[in-house]
Amino acid sequence: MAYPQNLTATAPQDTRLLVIYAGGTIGMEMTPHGLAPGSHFAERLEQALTHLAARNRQRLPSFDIISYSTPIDSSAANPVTWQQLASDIATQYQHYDGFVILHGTDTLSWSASSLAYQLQGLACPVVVTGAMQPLEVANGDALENIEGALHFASNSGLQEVAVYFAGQLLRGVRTTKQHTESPMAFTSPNHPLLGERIGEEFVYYPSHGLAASQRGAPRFELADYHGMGEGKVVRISLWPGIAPWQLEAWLGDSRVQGGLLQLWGAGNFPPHPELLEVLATASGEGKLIAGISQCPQGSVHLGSYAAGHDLVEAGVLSGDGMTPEAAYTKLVHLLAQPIDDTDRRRRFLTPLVGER
Ligand code: ASN
Repeated sequence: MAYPQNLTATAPQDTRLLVIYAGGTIGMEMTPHGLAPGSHFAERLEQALTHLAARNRQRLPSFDIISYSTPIDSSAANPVTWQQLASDIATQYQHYDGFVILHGTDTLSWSASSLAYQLQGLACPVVVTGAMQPLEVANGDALENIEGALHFASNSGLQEVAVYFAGQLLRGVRTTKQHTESPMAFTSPNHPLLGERIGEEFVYYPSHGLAASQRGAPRFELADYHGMGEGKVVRISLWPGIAPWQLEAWLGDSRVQGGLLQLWGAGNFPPHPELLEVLATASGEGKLIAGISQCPQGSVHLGSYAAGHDLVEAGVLSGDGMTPEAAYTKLVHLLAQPIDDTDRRRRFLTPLVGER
């Protein structure tokens, strides 16, 4: 991590934020091989901010900025990247009133979800944003996303990990990327907006934020995720005709400790005893298996159809309406904790940070 570099904001305010540039298109520059993370992000941001209307510039909160020495395209992120981000926020936690993470959009919702579990009880805002176009593109989305993220990161009412994108503030652990090109790249399918930009105002909706019991008393869980980067948790989306040997190839491997199953509709599974047998065996070996839907909206209700009833008996945990990102990063997080299988299963079924 580089040393924080002070960017003087034009508005004198008491609030002090830390911006961390981790990578992504927002800070990319064109190379002979296509867009790649660029350098001197702090200077480039300072220059870009001069393009904001003077009034908007003056309203920005003050912030320091650090850039990772090797910013990445977020397709290269893994659980250790999530751990690094959480640990950097935890290290700086006492020195700042809020944090903005500038991140690539491709796996932004994965990092945001993971941060939520690692930074439980957060008493200040952590706002993750990025852009579909680099900072220097005229009329691109980068500047507005940074402006909005800074405003929400200075709102002390917000006490959770959130994603700001295209005028909308979303709960981080409820967010998923929905578009490859549009600036409206993120959605929060099963949770209302935490806030939004209305004209020049950045309006936070406290009633949609985390309940008091889930915030305000930092109880960070900064486990070592190194082992989790080696493929210990797999993600399997069903397809018509999936064969028991295929499921077994994933879940039977001794290196695998957890699996996220993406089921049909409200939580249905092929009526194939050998497939169920693979699940039951994996659960019996202490592997943490959870099921969510392939549908982007709504929830699973394991057992409401006969076609899904046997999943519960095979030890599969319901992920309700969690996003794949929220369910997968929760499995990683729980498997990295020094707790027993019963506790892990109980905690998976308990809402920890408003993820379900
Ligand atoms: N490939 C980029 C990334 O995720 C996409 C972006 O940031 N818009 O780093």
